[in-house]
Amino acid sequence: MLFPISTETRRCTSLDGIWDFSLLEIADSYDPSLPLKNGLPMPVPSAYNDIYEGREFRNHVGSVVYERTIDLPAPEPGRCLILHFGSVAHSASVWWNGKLLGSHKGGFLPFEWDVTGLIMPGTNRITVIADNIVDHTTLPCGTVQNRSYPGLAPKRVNLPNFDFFNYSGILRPVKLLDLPKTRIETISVSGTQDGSFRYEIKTTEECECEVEIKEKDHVLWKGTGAAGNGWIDGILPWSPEHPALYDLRVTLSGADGSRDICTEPFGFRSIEIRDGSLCLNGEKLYLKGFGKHEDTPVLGRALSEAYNVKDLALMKWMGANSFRTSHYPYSEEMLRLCDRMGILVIDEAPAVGMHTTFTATGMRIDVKDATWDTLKTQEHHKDVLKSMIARDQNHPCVIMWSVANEPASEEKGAYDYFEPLFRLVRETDSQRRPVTFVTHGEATVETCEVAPLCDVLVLNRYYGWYSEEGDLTAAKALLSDELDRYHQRYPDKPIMLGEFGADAVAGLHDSTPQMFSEEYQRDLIEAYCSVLDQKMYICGEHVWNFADFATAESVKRVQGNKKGVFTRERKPKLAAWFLRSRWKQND
Ligand code: BDP
Repeated sequence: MLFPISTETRRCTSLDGIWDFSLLEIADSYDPSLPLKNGLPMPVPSAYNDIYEGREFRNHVGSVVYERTIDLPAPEPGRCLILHFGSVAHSASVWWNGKLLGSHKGGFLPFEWDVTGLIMPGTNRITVIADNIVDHTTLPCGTVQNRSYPGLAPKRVNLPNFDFFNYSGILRPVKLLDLPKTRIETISVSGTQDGSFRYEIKTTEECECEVEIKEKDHVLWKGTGAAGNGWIDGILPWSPEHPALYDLRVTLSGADGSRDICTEPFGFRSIEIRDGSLCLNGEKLYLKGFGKHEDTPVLGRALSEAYNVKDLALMKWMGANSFRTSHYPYSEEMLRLCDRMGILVIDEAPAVGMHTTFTATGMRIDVKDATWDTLKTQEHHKDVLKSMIARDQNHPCVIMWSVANEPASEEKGAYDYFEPLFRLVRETDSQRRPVTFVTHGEATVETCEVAPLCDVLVLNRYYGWYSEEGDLTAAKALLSDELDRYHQRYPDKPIMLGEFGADAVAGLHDSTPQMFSEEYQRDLIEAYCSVLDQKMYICGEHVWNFADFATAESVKRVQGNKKGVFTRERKPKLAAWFLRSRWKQND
């Protein structure tokens, strides 16, 4: 699937704006063949949860309906109309003029349907039923419970088994694409820093393809054919310092005289593990940055181009060079921005909460069975990995794939669950980027079944926060010892911290730093960095988290997770100034 955009031969119409909306008690009772009555105005894209007041709105469990109309002419001969969704959390069924187009599972990747045959000249109605249930078959994972309280009707609750608010609805743009019937379907393109490149184009039918590689208006290379490779002298490699982008421009000519033109930006860069180091363009790379969330006031998890640019600008301001798309694939708009601004990305699948006997926030999980006997996610997990790689493979900013965050890798069965997934990623990505997953503290060097499958070991550690509370001396000793033991066991694998940090409520201060103060957060991060600086095998530090973010309510959360070094409004805490001076030093 290509990024939906207008070209000389393609017309892309935004369907964003105000849709009609209603919470649904029971999805089956809704009849999409009839127009929605008394809908509320709802902005698209946005998570619906924070738009109207009231817990029944914010904590709604189950289905909601969105509807809008669009006036269209009859499709022109030789053209197709495609309805495209950037993402709908967590599943969606879509109707065009009351006719079911299909259903899609998974809240963080795009999907689309051909609606050409259903278009009526005049007014057309689009209906979306979205559902936000997370359970043992979905990614991310959650638990559905029926609870009863004296004198009250039974209540269905949905416990997300992950530490971010279950923002729901149409989270990314909706577009109507007017495309040639005979057209380019996919383009895969990559280059390395020595100037060599290869590409592969899939078309709806066998066609003549002309290919150009361009630097702005300047044509550097020309060729024909649906697949090819070559070499260009004097290119500028893509890197955070010089995020040089080139265009692969494809012109398709069909036997019937039809034409399609698409341009795919790409970069020339290599990423590999060499002699135990992570290397970008042949040089040792050290990742400085964050775990993040797509999370902003009012919009929730929906696309915000303004916050995306702001966040990357703040990262540059700090001297950071990277982030992980914890804990799901972010919008493609964000990846395009990272390509352009030179920010490296660890691209993570939405596989989080894969632990049936443990949760980070201490939420009650009633399942006591072993994780890998309980979860029924493996086939879906394969599908989302394929679809994430298909969407993101051309982005030079993407330097590593993360298959999951903090699964029960210490439980029996983890290797059998993950081995096919790692294999699939390696077979699917033509660039063969490093593959990893992110471990939690309970998966030790002795017990973790999945570490042997990783190219880079990414550890999340919270000594001095969830254990050894307030004791940074003990935290440093434990961290140092554990890192060394991992290194001794896996000397060829670079190691990075994928998460470390402490909650700090902005404005809480201490002269003898206590937990939750800005000083303690800064001191903990500084303490961890001092340990990392002693280890030559460390290839990166990602602080948890870039900014404060919304979570489910629990005694461990103060209006959300406060581990951000920025507040949710992107104001710096003390830790941000510490990291800025550390990361700017070697810039
Ligand atoms: C880690 C999780 C992350 C949480 C973090 C925390 O990967 O999602 O938000 O803990 O507790 O275990 O702040």
